[in-house]
Amino acid sequence: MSDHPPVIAPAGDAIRKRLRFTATFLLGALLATLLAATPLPTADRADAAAPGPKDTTAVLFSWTWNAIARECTGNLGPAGYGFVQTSPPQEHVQGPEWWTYYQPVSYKVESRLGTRAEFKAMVDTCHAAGVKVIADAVINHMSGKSAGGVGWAGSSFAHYDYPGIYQSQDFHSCRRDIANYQNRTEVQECNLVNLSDLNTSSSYVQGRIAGYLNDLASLGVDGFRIDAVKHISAADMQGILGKVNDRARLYLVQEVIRANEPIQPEEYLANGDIHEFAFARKLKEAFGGGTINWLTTGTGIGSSWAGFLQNANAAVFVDNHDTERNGETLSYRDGAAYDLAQVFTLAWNYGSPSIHSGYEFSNKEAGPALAGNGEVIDPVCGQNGWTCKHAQTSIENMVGFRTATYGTAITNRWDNGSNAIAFGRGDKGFVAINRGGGSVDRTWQTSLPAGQYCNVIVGQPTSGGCSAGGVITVGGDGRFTAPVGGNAALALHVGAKAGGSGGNPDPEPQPGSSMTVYYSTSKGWTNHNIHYRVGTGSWTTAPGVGMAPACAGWVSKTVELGSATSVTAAFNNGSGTWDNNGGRDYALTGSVAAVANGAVTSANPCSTTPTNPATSTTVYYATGWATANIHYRVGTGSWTAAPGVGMAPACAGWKVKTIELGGASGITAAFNNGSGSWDSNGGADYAIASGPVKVSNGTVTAGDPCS
Ligand SMILES: [Ca+2]
Repeated sequence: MSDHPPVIAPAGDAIRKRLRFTATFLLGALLATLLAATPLPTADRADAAAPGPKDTTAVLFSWTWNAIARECTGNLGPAGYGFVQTSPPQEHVQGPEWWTYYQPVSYKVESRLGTRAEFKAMVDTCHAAGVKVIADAVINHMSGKSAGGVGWAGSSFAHYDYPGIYQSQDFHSCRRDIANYQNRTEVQECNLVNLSDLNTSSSYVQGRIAGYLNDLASLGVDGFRIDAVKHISAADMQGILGKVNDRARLYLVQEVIRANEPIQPEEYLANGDIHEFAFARKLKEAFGGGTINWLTTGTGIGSSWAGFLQNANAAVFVDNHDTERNGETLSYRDGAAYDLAQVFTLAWNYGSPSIHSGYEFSNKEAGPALAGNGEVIDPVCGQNGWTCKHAQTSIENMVGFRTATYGTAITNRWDNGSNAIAFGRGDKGFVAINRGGGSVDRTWQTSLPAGQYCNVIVGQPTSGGCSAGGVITVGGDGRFTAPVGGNAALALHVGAKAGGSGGNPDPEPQPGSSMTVYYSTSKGWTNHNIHYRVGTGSWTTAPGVGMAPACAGWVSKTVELGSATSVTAAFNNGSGTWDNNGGRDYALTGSVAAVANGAVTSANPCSTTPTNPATSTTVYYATGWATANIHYRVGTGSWTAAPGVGMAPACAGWKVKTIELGGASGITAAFNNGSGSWDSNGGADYAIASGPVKVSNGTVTAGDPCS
């Protein structure tokens, strides 16, 4: 979106002291939790797996947008996390429980986790820290409140009536709970624990859902974890995703819980990554009381195991927000077993890992700590039960291990026949995991280059050696001798050599704050540049750097402040026209500065409640062209730059493009093949209202030709 600041180099050395905890609770009896569905990230079919080497996602479950922004800068970026996953950001039912966000009431991006403006600012801040953002998207259903009510942002609703969005005809007719998971139709058209099940085969419903996803994409998100995908047919998912703009940019990961049922995860491979729940179940078997050696023997756990997704399609986790409650997997309560399973997942080479990070609970319905007004209190590690597993040294530093070893083969495998294993990742890394009670003290054979390393499970390089765990010397023969204690691990990699020299490729990035500068487009310039300096630093080279569209009437640029607190700036159109505040330049402070007509304010001009994201038109165009573009303007706005924007294949003979209308009633458009052939309706252009709309042989009619 507005800008993609420099990606922070992979970590490998991030440091952080974190509380780990002892499991205090025993898993209680497990009743079906309110949610079968669960979360995580991915999207581009051509590149389905999370792009490496930064393929690890931190799932900051129930974290507020402001706290995620802080964490991106302070921890996730420096540690090398490629993605952060948010909880569902749309308006939801009210209540203190954990699952309120899984009961949508409208698609306003307003929740107890923060406002739309805070969400947008979080995305921008995470991008500046080199972390992409994935939003958990709940699209199978709306609320499960039979009595209806009022949502977080004030929207009134009934069980099957969401004024202005969905009415009764937009829901499946089953209207009772799913009872038989062996019946495909029932699973996909009846209610999941009373959650009103959307008729996702309806073109209107698909357009509404796509409008929501498009709105999140317009705020800069990089992908989605799609909730409850088993309960949406593969054809309906294709219909929805076909209406999503800029699909190739978005990473998608789908929740399809594997079970002995007719609906299988493999049905959804065409859409993106899928969570392989079987992986997490095996980790529980191994680390949760069995032995762990069988995870690495033979071909080892992964693609070759019966019923497992191929590596390129698999997203993996030790637990997620559902399974930590229903006992299907390990959870933070399992102490060392859990932490070692995380180490294994990050060190092994199957799938793209997600690290779940939520809060402690004794009642499985319990939500996070709330303020008196119902907002979630910004999480702080060590307070209110937040586990901060994503920032625990042994886990966070293994994200650096994963980055440093990405793409290497499993080498130098060893195990003791039960609960101690070790393996290398080519000449980049080596890990030993001891789930047994006694210390394993031996000489380990690695393929690492000779040198002095730190055990990143407990420490990282410092100028004089290692912060903890001592210095481990690997000889010219690749061997080293060190004990690995009971329920402990040891991991070395080439990005974490002792003393930080000769192999530590990227020093800890400087965490700092940033300022987002907004500039009004009221001058009518085609291009907007900001020429600036941070604090007393040097100026950018004139004419400065480009600003990107932010919202209607505004462009923006986020500037890293480092340790400074101010920016001095002037603006120009790139062609010699300047606004330098009458020669004085603009003095800007704070995290947001908006400049319009010579005045500076600190309010984010893009934070107003959005136009309804579902006011869009989906244009279907009948053509035999291999490539089709739509050249258009919304209402009386500006035209796209010719030849316009590409349309996506819909069904046979049709191309499609969904266009947001904002407050306008329609668009004016013409079509072309990108090579000079145009259909401009005989020179009159086409007037197209909100959709779906079909354009065929010079006529415009309402409807979806592919439904
Ligand atoms: Ca459904």
